[in-house]
Amino acid sequence: ATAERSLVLVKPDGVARGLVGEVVSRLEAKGLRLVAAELRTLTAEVAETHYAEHQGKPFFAGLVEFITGGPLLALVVEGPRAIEAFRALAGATDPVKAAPGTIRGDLALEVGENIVHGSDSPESAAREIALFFPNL
Ligand code: DAT
Ligand code: MG
Repeated sequence: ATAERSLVLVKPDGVARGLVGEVVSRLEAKGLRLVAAELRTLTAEVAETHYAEHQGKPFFAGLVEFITGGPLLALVVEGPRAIEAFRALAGATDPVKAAPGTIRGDLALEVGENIVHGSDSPESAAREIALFFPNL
């Protein structure tokens, strides 16, 4: 199958909890290939651009505060249907509803601290990869 790319973030809660290795291990075990990786702390401007679709929602300010609150690991992963494949590994947005066996289902309890981000469509993947890794 043709390779596809997705932006994956291990969010500040995941980095702070020492779950970088766990997340990378799971996506590598699945067969996704690492294309880029960088530990960085987001500015509010980058965070607001990344989460532009959620502007105006009641949780937006808290989301930006959380995602800029410490270093995160930004990754680009590649593989057949990488976008859908990583979303399946991540599990549902609400970790209580996320199935056991998924990253969120196994490792998180609160929607605001759900460890990972994964692009949700080819259009968002292209936009998010360009935002985080303009040289790719
Ligand atoms: P996902 O991260 O599964 O793509 P999303 O794009 O709907 O989910 O939302 C982005 C992030 O915003 C999500 O990972 C956690 C936060 N979030 C979403 N809905 C929320 C809510 N109702 N209350 C608090 N935070 C929320
Ligand atoms: Mg999303």
